[in-house]
Amino acid sequence: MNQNELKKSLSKLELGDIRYFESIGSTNDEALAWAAADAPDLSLVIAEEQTAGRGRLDRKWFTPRGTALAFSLILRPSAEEKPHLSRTVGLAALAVAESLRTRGLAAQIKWPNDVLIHERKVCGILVESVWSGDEVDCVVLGIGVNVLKGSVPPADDLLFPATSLEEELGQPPDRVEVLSEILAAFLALRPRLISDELISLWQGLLAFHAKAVQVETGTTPPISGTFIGRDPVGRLRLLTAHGEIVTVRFGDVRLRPLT
Ligand code: BT5
Repeated sequence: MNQNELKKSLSKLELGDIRYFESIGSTNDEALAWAAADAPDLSLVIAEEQTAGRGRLDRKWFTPRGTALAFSLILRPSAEEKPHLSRTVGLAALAVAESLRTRGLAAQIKWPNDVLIHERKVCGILVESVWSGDEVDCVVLGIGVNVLKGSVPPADDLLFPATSLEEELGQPPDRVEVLSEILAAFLALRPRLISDELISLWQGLLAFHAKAVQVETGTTPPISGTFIGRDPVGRLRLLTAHGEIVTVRFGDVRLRPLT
């Protein structure tokens, strides 16, 4: 990815400033520090390689050089958006899934933060916040997309099967084009953050909907049931074998199909 080509392609989009790195620890760390300083809304940190890419709970996210997209988008939410920030992970997942679907890929969202193609993970999202007192000042949306085959980690390092866009498309897509499409989809969807329409769009793309799943929260024993979608604030809903509806909050939740 060439920095000039990148900035030229993205200049059509209404973004804030852009910081590009050949190699970085984690784009989210850079974005959090920049957000806590003076980053304008919709500023972007992007890197060719991450040496300490993070998932949730400090799990590792692999970003080998030149094969993937690893970027963090900084949002300075408006007063109107602030009550709805729990939906930002859904907004980001929807933007990625919708943009991949326009390429003819059957992308779906695995609640809460993954995008899958044919039940294999192609994208992971890590949302982190900068607080000012007890208010969220900025949100950092960290997005990792496996573009080329070389971005997919060895199966032994994975909690869930993974794939890449190259594998799914049968040819290698241009990374800058994929990035611009995701960002354009995000900008188009952002006004819906405050609208319940976002929930139905999200619901329409949920993987494993109406299927038997198991959810691990790390604090309680695994819960099994039929995945019946999510509620307006983004919590997952399961219908148990006893006919009871259980809701599960965000956090370190792992959802997987029951085989
Ligand atoms: C995630 O966490 O899926 C969030 C990943 C967010 C990565 C982006 S890249 C830009 C920004 N900067 C960062 O430092 N992070 C963000 P989680 O649901 O906890 O999944 C982590 C798990 O996914 C790992 O434990 C591995 O099993 C698996 N994994 C790691 N790298 C992967 C990859 N490239 N493709 C698919 N799965 C991967």
